Amino acid sequence: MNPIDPTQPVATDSQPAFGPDFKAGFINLLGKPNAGKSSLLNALVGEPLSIVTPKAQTTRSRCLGMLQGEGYQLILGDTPGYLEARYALQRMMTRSIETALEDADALAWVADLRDDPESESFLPRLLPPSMPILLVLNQADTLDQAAREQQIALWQQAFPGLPTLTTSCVSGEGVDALRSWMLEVLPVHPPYFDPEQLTDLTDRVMASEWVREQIFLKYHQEIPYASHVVTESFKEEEKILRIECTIYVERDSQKGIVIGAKGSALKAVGTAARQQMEKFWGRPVYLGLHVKVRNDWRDDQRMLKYFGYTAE
Ligand SMILES: Nc1nc2c(ncn2[C@@H]2O[C@H](COP(=O)(O)OP(=O)(O)OP(=O)(O)O)[C@@H](O)[C@H]2O)c(=O)[nH]1
Ligand SMILES: [Mg+2]
Repeated sequence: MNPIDPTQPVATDSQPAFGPDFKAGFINLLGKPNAGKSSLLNALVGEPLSIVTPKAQTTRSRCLGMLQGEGYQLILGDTPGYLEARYALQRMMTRSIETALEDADALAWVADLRDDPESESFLPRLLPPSMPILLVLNQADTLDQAAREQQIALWQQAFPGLPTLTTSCVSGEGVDALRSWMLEVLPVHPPYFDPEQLTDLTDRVMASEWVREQIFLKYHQEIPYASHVVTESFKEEEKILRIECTIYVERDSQKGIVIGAKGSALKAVGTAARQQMEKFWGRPVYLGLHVKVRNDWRDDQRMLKYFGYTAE
């Protein structure tokens, strides 16, 4: 039996383990592809939960990261970058952003400080009027002081009255201030999740996402966008985690590229993804990778459903 800590409240049916001032809520990060939403979520939570790559449209579905502390539970929602949908997968991604606009307690609108604010002028019309919103100008480390001040002024002129914060996932600038703003606007509410929970992603999904991250990092042109990864099996054995993943692509020619000469390209993906898994789970991992072709899966509703892409 676990010893009971007399300083901690004990949950019973009549007395929950949180006080009347407990704060809990959902804060979604939204913005254009590559703004740095997933990087910010990871910086806030302190774990590599949502995959990050230099390629646009890395994040495909929503992912929650929880920040739990004394008296609060902050549930961060990462979203796909908004875009003009050209195929069914992108339409699913767009719908999941629309949902993210509606079902949050507050929004962090993430933009690349270097961007022209005009390119986002449509967004304020979509933002729910009564929701706390913070404009997060990320990637501040990429500009020198003069350029940075000029850009901040442009954004503030374009969206007057909107609270603004500059951040950098490289230097860590503004991340604490972002967390503080989020905790400030969090409503009083009982916790939604278990106090130990870090994410809504299952181990299987995390494994397949880390493989997909390597595909985005190591291949170019259409391959990352034509790839989906499924974890076929995830077994916790005595000494190792034994994981088998299948990479789905759309064409035989893509399969050849993913595998590479004598399997070298696939091996590099597997090694890097396995290292990430071993670091996160703190134990040795065997990772088996397989490649299959499903023609045009990105426009195939049945395949999308099978792969778990839903608009929620
Ligand atoms: N220099 C710099 N690079 C950053 C910063 N934040 C993110 N990046 C880089 O920008 C790229 C995109 O970051 P992501 O976090 O994947 O961006 P995202 O908004 O989640 O992108 P999508 O999932 O495609 O919508 C990656 O190469 C990151 O390493 C930052 O503050 N400074
Ligand atoms: Mg992302």
